[in-house]
Amino acid sequence: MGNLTMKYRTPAPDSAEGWENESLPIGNGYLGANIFGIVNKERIQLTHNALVNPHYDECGRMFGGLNNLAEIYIYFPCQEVDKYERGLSLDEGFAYCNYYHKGIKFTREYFASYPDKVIVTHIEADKKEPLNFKIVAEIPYIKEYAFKEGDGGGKSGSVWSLEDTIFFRGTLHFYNVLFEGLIKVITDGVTVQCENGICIENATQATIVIAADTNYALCEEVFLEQNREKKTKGTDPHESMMQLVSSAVKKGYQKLREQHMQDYRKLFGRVKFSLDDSKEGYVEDLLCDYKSGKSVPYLEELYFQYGRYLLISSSRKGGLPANLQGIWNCHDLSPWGSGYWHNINVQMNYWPAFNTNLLETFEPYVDYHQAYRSKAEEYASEYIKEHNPKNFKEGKGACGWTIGTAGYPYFITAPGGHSGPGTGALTSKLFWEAYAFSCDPQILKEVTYPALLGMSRFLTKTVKEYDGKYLVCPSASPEQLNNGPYISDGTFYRTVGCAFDQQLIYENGKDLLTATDLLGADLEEKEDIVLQKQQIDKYSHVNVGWSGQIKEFLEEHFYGEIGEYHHRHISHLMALYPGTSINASTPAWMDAARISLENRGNNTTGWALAHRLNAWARLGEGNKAYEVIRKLLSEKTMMNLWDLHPPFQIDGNFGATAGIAEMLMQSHNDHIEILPALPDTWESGSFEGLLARGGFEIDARWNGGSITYIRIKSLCGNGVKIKCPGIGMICRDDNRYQVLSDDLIQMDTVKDGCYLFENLPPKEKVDEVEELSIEVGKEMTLSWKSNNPVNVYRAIDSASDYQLLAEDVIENSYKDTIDFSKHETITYKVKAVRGTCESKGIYKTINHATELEIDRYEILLKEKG
Ligand code: FUC
Repeated sequence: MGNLTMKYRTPAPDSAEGWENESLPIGNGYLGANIFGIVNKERIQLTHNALVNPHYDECGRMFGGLNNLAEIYIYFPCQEVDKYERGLSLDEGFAYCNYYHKGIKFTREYFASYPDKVIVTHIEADKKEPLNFKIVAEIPYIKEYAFKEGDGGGKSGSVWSLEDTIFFRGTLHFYNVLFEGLIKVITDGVTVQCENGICIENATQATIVIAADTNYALCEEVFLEQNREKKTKGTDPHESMMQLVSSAVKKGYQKLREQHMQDYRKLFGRVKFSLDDSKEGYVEDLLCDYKSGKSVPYLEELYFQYGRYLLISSSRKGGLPANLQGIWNCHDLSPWGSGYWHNINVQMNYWPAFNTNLLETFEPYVDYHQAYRSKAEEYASEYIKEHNPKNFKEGKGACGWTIGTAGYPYFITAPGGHSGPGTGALTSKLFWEAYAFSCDPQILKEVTYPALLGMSRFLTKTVKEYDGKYLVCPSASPEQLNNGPYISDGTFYRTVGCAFDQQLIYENGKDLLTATDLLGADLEEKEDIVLQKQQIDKYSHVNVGWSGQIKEFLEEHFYGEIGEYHHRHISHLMALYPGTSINASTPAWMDAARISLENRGNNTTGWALAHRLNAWARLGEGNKAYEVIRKLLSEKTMMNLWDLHPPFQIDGNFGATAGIAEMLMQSHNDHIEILPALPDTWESGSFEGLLARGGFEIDARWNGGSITYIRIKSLCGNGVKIKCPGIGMICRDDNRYQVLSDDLIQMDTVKDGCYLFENLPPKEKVDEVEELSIEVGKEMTLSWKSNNPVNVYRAIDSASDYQLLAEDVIENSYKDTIDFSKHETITYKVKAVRGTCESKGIYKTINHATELEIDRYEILLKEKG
């Protein structure tokens, strides 16, 4: 067993709460299982992501409600045991449950093999001792079928056993989903048939092989087919399940185990993350210590790697993508239908696929996309015809493709209502990342480019021109209410050109134009490219408001004036993360984003914290990012380390894993930055194998907050820039590197070449400027406190960058002459200077708000609570 293990002293309770809070998930992308580790009645609950029934929300809208596939119970005679322990090994990808009974050690091991498409349980005793148990299967939630609009659909099925095999087979009637499962016991004992199962007597060991599938096939017809009962286009799974089980039986336990671990380790083993002073322990204790405010680095390592474990287990080529609960559900109708929610959640699932080096796990989403693509093109045409008829073009795909918030294995929706058309670009961003990280020309041509082009074709038709600006109309910032939660009338705020849509249309355009340049060729779709080039500089995607914030709505002045002040979505920061157009070369926008994030606050749901974590990491604020991790682990994490919305949603796990990686390494600027957002508390540690855009694997070590070692492995032979304090200083006399500054170098690489940097000088710190005040008048009088000389900067209105006004100012004040009446806002920034280093600086925004406007805003905020 490796050293990254989630260990527990007690079993998970046999209840829905026990399932959600404490059971341990395994999965192979085809099938998920939750293991309870109960001594006398083990429970293994199975999930298949295509087993979907209808589910209606309070407004009568239909969701797809994922249904529990089967429950397997294993009854053991013993009750009283010693030295009980169960757990999940993240290094090797298996769950276990061990205990002693009358001095004999009993071990149970559980894994989900991707190569063999089966779930395997192995039970043995360490001394020759007869093993007796009974195994049964149940199909939960069988309901008569008499479907009425608004009910959850029916389910029928039966369980029987034959010699050493249990069969379960049935139908979910709404979509006509036929399912079948086989549970085969391989043992040296005697097997006897019993009701719904088999009894095993006098064995010394037993291996249980579980296979299950449905007649669902992911293909275009599923989404285009109108008749719900004809949506399942696959074949009866009976034959293939028989074959899977018989080939698994031939291999035997040891070989199945070996091949599973080889496959799993190949993915999981690419990345390591360790913090000094990390001490193993039981999760119960680790979480309890964490909640009491102690530093528990091991828990943070586990949590980071658990996100990678969950992604490998729930998203593999051949299966459906990971849904809102991954591939795990014990309910009749799962929360939120276990959907693919596209206004943030499903994209968040795939963020760690890129920077934590698990690109293969994104493939199921690509396949899902290809399958829904034709339907998405129909929706795009209908959308443009309805909302922007002037831009409508006849023909299949002529208006591109689009997707709304909800998606399921059986249908997708069109945008509208509470989330604007930018939702589609949030999705196509993933396709850009798939290329940016892999640099695979085939992905660029066959996957990335068509997705970006189709999205651009759609989005460029969702805009209208207003005074030279191209604004999305109608537009909505996901799920923002008409007036905030306290005086809301329950409707959503819909408008023109909100930041969510504008930023995402910009991101899509930027990525498409880069992809077009890379492909170079005389592209057939010239017309679309020309249109995007005409529009892209006029999206007005980032606007700074009176509070110095990034405006969520163009018509907003102060932060939070419209909508919910502490809303969970941070849709106006799409350009910061997962977008990249708020970046190191737009420092004034970074500062505005900081104001928005501060105001939005951290009192929110699990996934929303994970998004904030990524955003703080992008702002280079390690301590702020760490605050979010503390909150996530203390308040929004269950005993099995699953993320809580509440209820359980896996997006927060995935988003947080991506966010931790983003704290350690970033590559969205034109360089790779090592430890861009290291919190003070992670004083010393190391990571290996994080993936950077351009195709580089990065390792680094640090000590006392300073980087001591960097290794870059070039996977594709691209040139690269590396940013890290002092890297330029140690590379000065080496002609392999071009030194751009003390902290930035550029180099060429060869494919598979490794580049090492050691003995880096410690990071210099400059005391921060304090107490910046600005007196507004004919001249602007700035004053501050600083132990060092300062540089004074100014950004006017929504400018992305600052202008340098004065250098090395030694007085504690500065006067700026500017006609403020010509501007909406000015942001001043003052940074302390020592040698070639500048402090981060402090900044303030001034505006023209009248006393009346200020009073109105304050009253409004009080009303909103
Ligand atoms: C989005 C979020 C909700 C929830 C749902 C599944 O609509 O706004 O908080 O996570 O998806």
